[in-house]
Amino acid sequence: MNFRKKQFLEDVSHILAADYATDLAQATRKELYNAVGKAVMQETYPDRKTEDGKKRCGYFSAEFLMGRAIFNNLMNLGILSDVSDALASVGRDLNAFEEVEDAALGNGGLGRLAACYLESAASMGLPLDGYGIRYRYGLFRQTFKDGYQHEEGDDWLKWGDPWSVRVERDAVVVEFADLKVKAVPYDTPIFGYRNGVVNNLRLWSSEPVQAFDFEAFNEMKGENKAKENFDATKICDVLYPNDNTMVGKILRLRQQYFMVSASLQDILRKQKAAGKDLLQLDRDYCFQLNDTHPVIAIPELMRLLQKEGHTFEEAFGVCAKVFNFTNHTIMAEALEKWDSLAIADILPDVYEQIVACQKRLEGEGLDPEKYFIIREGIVHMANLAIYVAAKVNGVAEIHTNILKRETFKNWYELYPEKFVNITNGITPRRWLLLNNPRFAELIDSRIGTGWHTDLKEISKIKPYIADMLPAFRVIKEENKRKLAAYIKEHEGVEIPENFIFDVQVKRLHEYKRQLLNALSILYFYYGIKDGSIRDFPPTAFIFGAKAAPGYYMAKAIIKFINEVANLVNSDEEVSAVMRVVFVQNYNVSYAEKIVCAADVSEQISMAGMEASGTSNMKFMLNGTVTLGTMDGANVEICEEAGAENEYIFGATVEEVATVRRFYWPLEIVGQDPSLKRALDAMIDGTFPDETGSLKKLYESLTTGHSPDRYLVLLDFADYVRVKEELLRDYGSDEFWTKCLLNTAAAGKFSSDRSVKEYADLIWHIGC
Ligand code: 26W
Repeated sequence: MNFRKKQFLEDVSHILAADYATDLAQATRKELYNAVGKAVMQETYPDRKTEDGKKRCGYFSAEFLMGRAIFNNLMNLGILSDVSDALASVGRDLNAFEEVEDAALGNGGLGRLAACYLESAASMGLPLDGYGIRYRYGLFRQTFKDGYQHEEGDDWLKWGDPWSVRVERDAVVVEFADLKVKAVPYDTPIFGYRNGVVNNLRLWSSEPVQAFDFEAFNEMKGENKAKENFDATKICDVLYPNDNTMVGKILRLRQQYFMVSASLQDILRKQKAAGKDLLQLDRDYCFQLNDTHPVIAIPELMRLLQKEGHTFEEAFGVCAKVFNFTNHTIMAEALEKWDSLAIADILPDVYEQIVACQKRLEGEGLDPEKYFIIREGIVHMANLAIYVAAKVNGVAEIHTNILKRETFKNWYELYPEKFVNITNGITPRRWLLLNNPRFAELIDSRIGTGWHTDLKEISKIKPYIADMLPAFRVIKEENKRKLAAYIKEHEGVEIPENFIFDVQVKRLHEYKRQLLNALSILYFYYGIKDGSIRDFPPTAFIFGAKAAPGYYMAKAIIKFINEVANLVNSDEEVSAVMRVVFVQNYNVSYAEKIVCAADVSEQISMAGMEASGTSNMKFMLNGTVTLGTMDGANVEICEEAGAENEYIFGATVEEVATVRRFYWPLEIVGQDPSLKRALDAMIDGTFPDETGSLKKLYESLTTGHSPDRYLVLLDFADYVRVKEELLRDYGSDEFWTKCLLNTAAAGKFSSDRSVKEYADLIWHIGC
């Protein structure tokens, strides 16, 4: 974008005057933030390329974890330092906007992936638009009290949202059996990286229909009207805070239908207005279904096409061409299943379409035990998606192989050509240029800036690694200093900056095994206390994670880690070489600070469970070695960087499969007194356990029908061995070389590459 400082400051002044009756000198930070955002919106509006007749892809997702928009937008427009200078010239500070809330309209990996894909598509000039829900409250804000997690509503609009525009003219009505709702879109531009491209993120907001559609409103009976107003706004109230567990709440089903129905109605209306044949929708559109959450779009499009006079078979044919489905997890409890009666009750016409799909499937003469959409009164959303969609993909090689071999084995045998792998990626703009500018400059100084838009080029730093080491270390130290100061201020824990920063940040889940990490810390603690571990390399263990509010064990693990942190940090002897901190409210903005400051990236899920992981890629790109299992994208990280440059431990997928059949964890504990000591701390009064949750945690590892489901105790010894090896390697030139070799090998993990693969193999756009 062409920046004219005088014009910009005038724009900002005018907006401040018109909207807030104030000026550049007097405006509050919030007022200034909104005026700056609006000034950018208004200056970039003419640049937006509108419909150019090319086929577009709609990315349908219940989650978009965008984080903070302002710095990324200014960077991609190429005006970050210009705006900073312009504001400074009138005595204002751009960095003050560091307090602006994140747009946390997502839970974790799946939502952040959607955000990276939007940025990458725009940056490569690919026509991809996001469609989702404008939740009034995003993912809860997390605090700790006495070590326990507490949740508060996330009022993400507190600072306003200058980046979105309400598009009243595109509003539609979404109908449920018992309720009609007005859907209003809010459009947010997605700016490509310095290429003038602007794609769109369209988030729908639900409102009462009354003022919008009098007829619809008048059809309703008296007492229904009040209920209607209440229920309509409720649909978009809040993001469901579950990650990897399906909670069969009807409101969630309403959210899913609301967003896809509104999006499809909007798109079909435009196609009709342009005189297009709806049966040729695939010439202009395709849709990516981000996990099962938007899969109800399939029967909805069938319904809408039949309403336009087409047959079921014709509608089915269209859906088979336009829809594609991404699976992000193999956890059985995450695969969405809905009660037939519930769908039939609130969406009878949509349910009819699902039944028609089931009938059609039955007509194919296949084994009904193996192939079904509805069975025993339950609708299996993943099966519906696989039956109809053109392509089905997993998100890392190992994950796609598990889908083919196990999770969707029957379907793979039937439709082998439908299944493809697209390994996840991250945008190198937000995850290196923006969060680690000095490291980015160091790289630029050696190999130029080509890697900004073609991350494969980053391998060109290889010959310069030895000579980059000193500067890299200085930058890392500086990043660590900043993070330590931030943690001191926000968590009240002091971390000496000369400590190793060992980091595990991600959602809290038993399969991710934060507990394994915590147990190893206790093992080190007792070893240092009894003298069996000497010269322990000074290390800070940093955690960040939110637990789903209803996930008992995850919350118990948070309590446990917080108690371990107390024990370690308040012990004079041990705290000289060890600190533990669990940061509160881990989110995208916190991640940006953490990722550039980490020395160790913990990716320690039980093999086979983490579909891909994406934080592993962020750490790698920023020059961090992985301490991890052969799981998800870790496998490909090893392939790219060489396993000798990572720290790998634990049972492989194959080993997990055999061990799990006759696994008796107490046997392992019995043979390992130091493990037993760490474990016993959960129940022997070492820690306050006001609610008994630590005891339950202990029991989950040791007793019951299938103790230690995620093989924490099995992998413990190998984990501790490799972790100690890593911590002892730290600080040598060899170690720092490994770090930079990781950066050099991160090219594959750009979301530019992922999105290009989707575009070529699945969407057939941008050619
Ligand atoms: C229905 C409840 C629910 C909510 C969210 C089920 C499943 C989910 C997501 C699919 C969970 C998720 O975010 N999965 C993560 O997706 C990332 C992006 O592909 C992967 O990198 C992670 O490994 C995977 O856990």
